[in-house]
Amino acid sequence: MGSSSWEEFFAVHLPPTDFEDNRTLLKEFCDRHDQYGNKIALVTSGGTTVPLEHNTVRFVDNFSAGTRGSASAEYFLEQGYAVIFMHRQKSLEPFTRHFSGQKLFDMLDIQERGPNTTITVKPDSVDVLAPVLSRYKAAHAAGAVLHVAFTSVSEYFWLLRAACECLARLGPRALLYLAAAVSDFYIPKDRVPTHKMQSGSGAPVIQLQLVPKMLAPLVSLWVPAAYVVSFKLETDDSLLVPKARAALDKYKHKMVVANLLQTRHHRVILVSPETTQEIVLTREEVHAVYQKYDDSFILFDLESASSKGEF
Ligand code: 9Z3
Repeated sequence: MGSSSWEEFFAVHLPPTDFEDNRTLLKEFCDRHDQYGNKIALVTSGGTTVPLEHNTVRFVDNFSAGTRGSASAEYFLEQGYAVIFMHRQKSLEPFTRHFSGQKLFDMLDIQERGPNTTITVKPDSVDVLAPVLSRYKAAHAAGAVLHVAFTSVSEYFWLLRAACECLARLGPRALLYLAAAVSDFYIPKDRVPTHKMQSGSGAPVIQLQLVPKMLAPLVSLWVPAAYVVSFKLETDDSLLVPKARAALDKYKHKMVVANLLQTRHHRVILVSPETTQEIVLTREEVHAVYQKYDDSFILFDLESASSKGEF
């Protein structure tokens, strides 16, 4: 099935219920940082869902945990950017990602003395927790980071367009780093049942439609002066660079970061209009980088592109 246009997508899909609140937050954040002449990076992170019912019990999802996006957001903050962290609800977030699952509780001790109960950080965990906690506190005290969350692909697009509307006035001081794994397919609104699908009606036949390519209006209309970095994910190596280059030729943005599902944490290819640069980390480098920043290593090369005047 073909895709509808992006205008049609927004005409048919209503904004999410918390949309106006998020739009106000985005506007305040961008206005404040614009006033100070700051740079803002919009980092998208995590996967989008495709609901199978309006009252959603079931949905199509993808693998992304938000590792790349959450790690990269920390690195952008460290490089002096204010960061809009637009992420899948309940995916990894900057700073707290270091202590997900049981990790945080394993770092704590409890002395139970009734009303005088105290909780302390284990001495050997202070060195691990303190640097992350101080970077978290500093970023939040400076008002340098704004979190906005999406779940479905339609919520993602509404937020993306609203963020772009606010970022447009920053011109080249806006950078978009589109690391979220956005579904290429969805079910048009009029074919999504209201209530939970019943097994008594037999196995459903679900027909997906192509999602309109939002990168086209984003680059040419929404934020024409921004530095836009998109991501290309493949599972077949032979398609990776050709498809990244095709995206760059088509949308005319600044860079595609190409990665394979299987090797995404230690290998990326940075594709710009003039260059193709592969970055592969050795086992030792992966270990060293993971201890400090996890997989945000590609930002070192975005920074070197920046120093060459590319943005
Ligand atoms: C990526 O390629 C990201 O690097 C990953 C990060 C999603 C692989 P994790 O969250 O994974 O760290 O586990 N993001 C973009 C993927 C994408 O959907 N791209 C589309 C495409 O390849 C649209 S540009 O066609």
